[in-house]
Formats: sequence, structure tokens, C-alpha cells
Amino acid sequence: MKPVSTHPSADGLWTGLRRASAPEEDAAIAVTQGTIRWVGARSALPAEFAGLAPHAGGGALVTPGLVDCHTHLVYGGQRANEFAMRLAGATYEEVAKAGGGIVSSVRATREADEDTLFAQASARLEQLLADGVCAIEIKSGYGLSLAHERKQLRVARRLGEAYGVTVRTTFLGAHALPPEYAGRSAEYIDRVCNEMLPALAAEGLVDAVDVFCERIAFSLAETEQVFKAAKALGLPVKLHAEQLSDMGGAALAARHGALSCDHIEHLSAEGIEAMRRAGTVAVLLPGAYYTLRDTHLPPIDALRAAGVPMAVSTDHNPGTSPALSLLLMINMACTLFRLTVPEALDGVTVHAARALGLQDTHGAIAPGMPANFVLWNLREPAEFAYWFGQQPLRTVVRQGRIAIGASQ
Ligand code: DI6
Ligand code: FE
Repeated sequence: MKPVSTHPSADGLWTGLRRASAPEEDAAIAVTQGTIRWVGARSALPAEFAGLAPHAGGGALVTPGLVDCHTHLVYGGQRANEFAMRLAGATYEEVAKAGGGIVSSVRATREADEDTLFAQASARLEQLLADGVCAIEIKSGYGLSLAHERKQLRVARRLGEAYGVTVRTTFLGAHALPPEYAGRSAEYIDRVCNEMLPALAAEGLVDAVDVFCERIAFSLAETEQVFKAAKALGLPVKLHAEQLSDMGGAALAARHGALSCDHIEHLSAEGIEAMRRAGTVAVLLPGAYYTLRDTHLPPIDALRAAGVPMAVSTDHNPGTSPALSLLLMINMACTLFRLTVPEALDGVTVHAARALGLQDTHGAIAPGMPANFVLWNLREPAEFAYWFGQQPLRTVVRQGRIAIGASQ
């Protein structure tokens, strides 16, 4: 890893670009002090920017820096063995009930020290960054005790500083019942609400709060208890909702003003309406759908008709989505979920930023925003979804610096 301080400044006038949202136009972007000052057709460039140091885009397509808005990037070990069990016929729920699943990653995460977790997560983060990711959400939820959740969240913060990438941390203490609390779910949730969350929030380690609301995880009432604790601390909430069954979680989350409801394969019409009213983002996770060989599609047409913004993310985690490419998720969102290419691109930029409350600083190329944008060696926007396994990335401007690629 090169230290961020060695990344060249992106200040200057970027020309020879074609915005993925308007590919016919010869576009330019003016950047000073790491901030976008102007974007538009080259022919309309204001004179004040004409003298800036040039960066030649070479006809590349340009998009906002990608935002991966749902990941569980920091954990110990991996679970390829369970993948093999599932290949042999076991279901995700059966694996979980047999002592595997989330709890096996909890064991490995507890055993790993902070530096080990950092090194393992760094390697994964580098893969995501190589796809043009400029902001990422990282959840806890594999520690399930104050000390081990803290360790995960501290690693997430360190990753942001070391790589010069925006990291939003989400506390997911209510991800699974830790083995020492077997049969005592209520007690564990009390602990999450009264001890873990307040302590971690006071340490500045929590940007949002999430719950896994599901038959094999936590109930609607337990979810609401956690949401109330978050609200008392002024923290926004989001929810793993209706992944395996319709629990009514999305409607509850929307009532609490949730930033996003994620997975939502079994989302009901009532849930969609509640999300629409609250402005909650629907986060689609095709990597988990694919890995689990799910067949129950999220209600894409109804979400689209209701105008609920749809984001797309990797859900990177060791159990159900070992995906390390957001570009591949664009492909899957289009092939599996039938998003259009512009929808999928909005899903990994503007709507993903909103799912993290980052809409003022990420997910768009607009004056006043920090310079986060990506140049791609592609001719037309449909290629974002068409290729898979190809790496078309040319240059990444992240936090006002040229983080990947040459500047000319
Ligand atoms: N939903 C998921 O897809 C992951 N967590 C969750 O709440 C799965 C996490 C795992 O299996 O380790
Ligand atoms: Fe998840």
C-alpha cells in the first residue's frame, strides 16, 4: 500500500471526458483544493478555469466514485467449508443451526487481534478500491461483545485513515445471539442497548445502527428496542429486512426514519409504501441472492413504480456474499434483478451515498463536492453491466487525490 500522502493532487482541469450520464458530450471537470468547482460541456467552460493545470481524460467515460453501502468487511477467518456444505445440499438456516454461520465467524473474529483483522481486511479493501470505490460502509457484528465489537469498529476507522477512503461505520451488535447468551435473547439485547451501543457511540465509533431482523436472528420487538436506543443517541438506523421472510421489518424501520432497508427479497407492498413515505433507500444485494441460490426476487417493479431509490452493494461477508467487486454487482443487478444500466449505476453512486447519509459529499460529480470520480476505459455505459471479470478502470480520483492510475 502506498501512503496516501504520496498520491498526487487531482487539482486541475480534467478534459476529454464523457459522463456516463451524458456520454455524447465532451465534458470537463475543474478541481481546486481537492474540491470539484465546475463540471459540464467543455465548450461552456468558464474562463476562470481555463488556465488550470491540464489532465487529459483521453475520451474515458467518467462516473462519480463508487459507494459500497453495505459491507461486513472486517472479520476473522473465512467459511469456504460452509459453502461446500451448502453445495452438498444444506440450507443457510441449517448451517446456522448446526453451529456454523455467523457464530463461526464470531469465534474467529474474537480470536484475532486488531492488527490481524486490519491486515486481512486491508487485502479485501484493496480489491474493492480497485473497482473505483471511494466510500464504503463497514459493519460490526462479528464481535458481539463490547470489546470485540470495538475492535472491529476501530479496524474500520483505521482502514479509512490508511487508505484515504471514506468509511461509515455501522454498529450491528444485534447480528446474531452470541453463544454465551443462548436462550437469553432479551438479556443480550438489553446489553446491546444499554451498554455496548452507548459506550461505542461515546468513543465516536458508530455512524449508524443496524439489526438483523429475521427468524434466525432478532424479532421485530427486539429490533424496535435497538432503534429506540439509537434514537436516544441521535444515531440513524438501517435494517437487514425481509431477506428470508416477511417480518414487517421494513415498515418498522421506515417509521423510525431509516436510511435504508437492505436485502428485502420478501418486502411487502406495505413495506414499500412505508419506505416511499419515509424516503428510505432500498439496498439490493445480488451477491447474497446469488450465493444463496435464492429464487425469490425482490419486488423491483413495485419499488420502481413507487419511486423508492434503489442502491446496489456487495454485502461483502464471509457467509453469504464473499464478493469483492462492486462492478460484478452491477452486472448481477442487471442480469438477476433486471435493473437497467442507468439504474444500476445510480445504485452504486447517488442512491448508495444516500443510504449512508453521504448525499452531500459522495455519489455525484457536482460543484462543492470533494473530488471523487473514476475514469473508465469504456465506450458506452451499457458496458458497465455487459463485461464481467474485466477490469476497465483507468484512473481513480479519491478525496481530491489521484489514488489509482496516471494523471494524464
Ligand atoms: N445478512 C447477511 O447476508 C449477512 N448478515 C446478515 O445479516 C450474513 C452474515 C454471515 O453469514 O456471516
Ligand atoms: Fe449484510
